[in-house]
Amino acid sequence: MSYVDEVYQYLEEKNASQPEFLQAAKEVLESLKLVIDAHEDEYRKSALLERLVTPERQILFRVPWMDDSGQVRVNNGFRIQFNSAIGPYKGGLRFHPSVNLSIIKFLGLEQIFKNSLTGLPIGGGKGGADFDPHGKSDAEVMRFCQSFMTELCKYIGPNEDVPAGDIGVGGREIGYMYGQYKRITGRYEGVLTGKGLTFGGSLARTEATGYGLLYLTNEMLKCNGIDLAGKTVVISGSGNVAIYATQKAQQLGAKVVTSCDSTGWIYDPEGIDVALLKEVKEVKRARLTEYAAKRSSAQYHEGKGVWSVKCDVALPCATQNELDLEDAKMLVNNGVKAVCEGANMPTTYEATKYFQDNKVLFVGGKAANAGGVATSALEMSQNSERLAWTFEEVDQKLQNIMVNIFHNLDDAAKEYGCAGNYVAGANIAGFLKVAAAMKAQGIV
Ligand code: NDP
Ligand code: 2IT
Repeated sequence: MSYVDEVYQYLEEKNASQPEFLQAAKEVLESLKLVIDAHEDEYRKSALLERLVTPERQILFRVPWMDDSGQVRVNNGFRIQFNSAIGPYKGGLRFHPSVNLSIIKFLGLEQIFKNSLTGLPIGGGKGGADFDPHGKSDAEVMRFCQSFMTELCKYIGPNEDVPAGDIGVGGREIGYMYGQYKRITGRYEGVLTGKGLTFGGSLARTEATGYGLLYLTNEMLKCNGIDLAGKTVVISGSGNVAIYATQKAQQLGAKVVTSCDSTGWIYDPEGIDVALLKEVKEVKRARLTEYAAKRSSAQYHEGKGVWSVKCDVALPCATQNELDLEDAKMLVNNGVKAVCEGANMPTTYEATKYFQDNKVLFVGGKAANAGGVATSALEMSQNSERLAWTFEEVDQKLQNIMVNIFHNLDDAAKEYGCAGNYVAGANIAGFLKVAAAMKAQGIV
């Protein structure tokens, strides 16, 4: 059995109840065969893959808080410090009822490679809680965030581990957590990114993941002789990533015709009204029915359905495994040319293979959504030098980073004999830097 297969089998035995983690590990390990097989003995002897897929540290903790009625509630908190070979742990915090160890470990594993691809000195980490911010008052969210940080602050720091946002964690939550960190430690430092602009946040961080997704998508299409302008784009989600992906796609001349949340979806053939979407989602924190009520061209449907809409480009920007094989078949039947992942692992393993087999240009989240964490690293740089860069400066750096990521993964795919397989190219390019750093630092 090859070393890569041995390690996957070992992972399956150890993590049988963690399907998302196994899914993420399988995709990475399959790609790495192209690199590992030629030097199997060397990698096996230093157990490099076992070390790579085993988190350096896993922190699990209780988060007690009181709701507005005086009832005490308890949630589970997580921080997985996965790999610090190339820099301090870096990665978001997710607050969603589905959060468990499998989800946080899959996200942490992906983050190692993503952060490496940015070219910036950041290791991989991820965290969160099975807390559901939906329907909670601001005061409840604040008390939860304070309790969460009261424990988490023991394990993080600007040179150790720098969390940020993810699903359910945006500017409001980061603000409450930052306030509590500062209150407990007495330190005003860049321990979180995605902060407000009045207390150390970076311009363009809010937009970065969605904008970065479009910068990479645009470059990838251009290199394949396709012009994004005039194309029809289908986007899922209506949160931070989806909103700014929609905005940038429109700025680049494409027409975005869908949006969705966890209860329903919108088809808007005249193109999504971003200002209205922001008002409904960022300000009112309401459902998409409110968007439909205010826009006559929009059709609202309950449940799931954006992938049934005919499009040239599909950008899944909601959550893991939201695009399955049936969805992939509908998209291919409708002539989709490219799929780029704004979310983390939104496409199932089978759907990814189907796209690749049907010659759809496909870029996975590790590369396509790396603009968020890259801009977080730029926020860390600004905090360290106690300066704030202009929007244009950050945005220009983000564009350069996304264009470079595409070329690095495209080159890696060509070099390892799988030209056009952008998934393998990204995994290989991300891996090589981390593996070299791990090797140089000895058995730690
Ligand atoms: P938000 O919380 O801002 O938005 C999430 C969106 O996805 C909402 O529209 C939400 O709907 C929908 N959604 C979440 N969970 C589900 C579910 N189980 N089923 C259906 N819809 C769901 O999160 P982000 O926009 O920040 O994150 C979206 C994706 O992008 C995630 O995969 C995240 O890991 C990834 N990502 C985020 C980055 C960032 O900088 N924020 C960076 C890189 C990747 P509803 O409101 O109804 O819950
Ligand atoms: O998945 C991700 O890359 C994020 N949620 C952003 C992480 C970060 O540290 O900005």
